[in-house]
Amino acid sequence: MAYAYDDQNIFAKILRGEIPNDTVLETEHTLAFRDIQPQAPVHVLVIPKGSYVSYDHFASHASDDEIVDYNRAIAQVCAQEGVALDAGEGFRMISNAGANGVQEVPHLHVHVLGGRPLGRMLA
Ligand code: IU
Repeated sequence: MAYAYDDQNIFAKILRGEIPNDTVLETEHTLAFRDIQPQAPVHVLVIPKGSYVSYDHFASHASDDEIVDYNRAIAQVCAQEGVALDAGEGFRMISNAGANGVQEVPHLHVHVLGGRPLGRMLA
């Protein structure tokens, strides 16, 4: 039960349309929306529509279609938000997992942060 999924988590409710969100991109398998407490001018959360707790869970169990869709959606968000390297800016991706990763919401999300110099941070 290492990866038991709680379908009452806030992102599951967002995916079911029970709670509003500020969507920036929706694809077949992925939803991207603005973080309610942005830490940078660009702060978007990218989540798979499937019930995955963390990136390792997702990458181990999701279909190839889901994995490709999710990763392409992250790149699309970077492009749309003007932080992709092709736009000359740069960004940071973070995905917290579990207790040591201090994951607040137990549904996989990649934070895409940018729009200002972010400083050096690995931990
Ligand atoms: P974490 O990686 O699980 O720690 O981050 C969860 C993020 O979800 C955090 O940045 C919150 O501001 C964000 N968030 C949100 O965007 N909408 C919500 O309703 C809730 C949290 I609760």
